[in-house]
Amino acid sequence: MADFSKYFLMSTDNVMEYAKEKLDMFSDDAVLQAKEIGDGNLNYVFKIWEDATGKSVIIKQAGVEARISSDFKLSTDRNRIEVEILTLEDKLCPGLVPHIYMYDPVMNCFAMEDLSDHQVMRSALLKHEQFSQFADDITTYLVNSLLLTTDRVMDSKEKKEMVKRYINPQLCADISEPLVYTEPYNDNLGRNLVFPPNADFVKKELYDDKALHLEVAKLKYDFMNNAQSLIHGDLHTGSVFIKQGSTRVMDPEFAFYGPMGYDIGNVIANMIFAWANGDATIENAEEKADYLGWIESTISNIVDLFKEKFLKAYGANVTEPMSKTPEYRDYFLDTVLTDTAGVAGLEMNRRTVGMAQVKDLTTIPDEAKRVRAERIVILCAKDFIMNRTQYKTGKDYIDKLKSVAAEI
Ligand code: SR1
Ligand code: MG
Repeated sequence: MADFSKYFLMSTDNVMEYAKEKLDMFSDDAVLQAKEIGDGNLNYVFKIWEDATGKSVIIKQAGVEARISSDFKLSTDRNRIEVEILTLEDKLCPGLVPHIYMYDPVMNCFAMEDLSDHQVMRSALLKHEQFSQFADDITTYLVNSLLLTTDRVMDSKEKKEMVKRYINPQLCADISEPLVYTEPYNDNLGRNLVFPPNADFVKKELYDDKALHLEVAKLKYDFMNNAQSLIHGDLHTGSVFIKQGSTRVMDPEFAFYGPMGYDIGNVIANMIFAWANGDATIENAEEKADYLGWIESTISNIVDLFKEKFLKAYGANVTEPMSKTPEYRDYFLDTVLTDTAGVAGLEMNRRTVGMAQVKDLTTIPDEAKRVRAERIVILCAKDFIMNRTQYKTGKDYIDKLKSVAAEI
């Protein structure tokens, strides 16, 4: 019998025993099965199920170092942050996050609803599947989770307590700050993974471009100091479970009070990776046009629906007296849209050349097509960063994407 009163990393056998002991769901004599299904960079995710009753559950456990590299020693407190954020978002964004059943601060794990009828969105996009509800669902999630946790809506003291509670120093300072805001521009720790045929291109466009470095430095300061909203902090398509008609955002362990454009920009960037994959790998012209057309309208709708819902929610929810004028509201939204474009560019660069890459690019089998896909991504990314004040509508992103793709 395992002793669950002291932390250790569980095996599939341990996790079945744990589920019987700690959850109401299974009887003592239940015959369970378990599989470790995590494919993220940090944690262990187990599915536990009972064939006889069809019941199933997910248990997610945090280890003390990242799976992607033992360079990263991490506090297991990220598990608490994840549970608390999902619980809060279940209220702010009902139906758009998984339900949590229990949290264990000793074993640093939690049990949540099994969403096996959904797929990880990145995997679905790699099969070029389309989800017509995504833009509507993700913009509801973004507006509710981001605007409603600002001090334009929340009481100022309560918001400051939240900033303290979700400070998340390790995941910000040890992971996002170096991986997103530093290494893609200088490879200072020698951890980048540059696709060799693009090595000269990356050196010229990312490592040697001093004007770009200045803009990245400004955006890095904003990430480190703009405690605007309780952001997800890692909102890529691997953090979304999806099926036709249903979208659930998971994995908010990087959450902290940061600029809301960080989340919106991440969503746009990861849809652009899906576009680049479709452009490089779909052979049939009609299928390619259909899939790329869906991604383009989704990106466009994400920006435009976000703005529309934001303006509506702003009018309905803002309590801070000096922020109620339409002129301030428009100014505020404008700064969010600027940050969004900048962060979209940062995410696109770091997933192309940094240590944590995306399968959308790395699985493109043809070398020349991967070279082209990466160059499209990097050149768009640079424009998103350098000219971030110019990206105000969905069309602005799509026009740039199409013009860069036509040039390469
Ligand atoms: C060391 S962790 C690398 C990346 O995986 C996570 O999902 C975050 O995106 C992080 O930057
Ligand atoms: Mg994650």
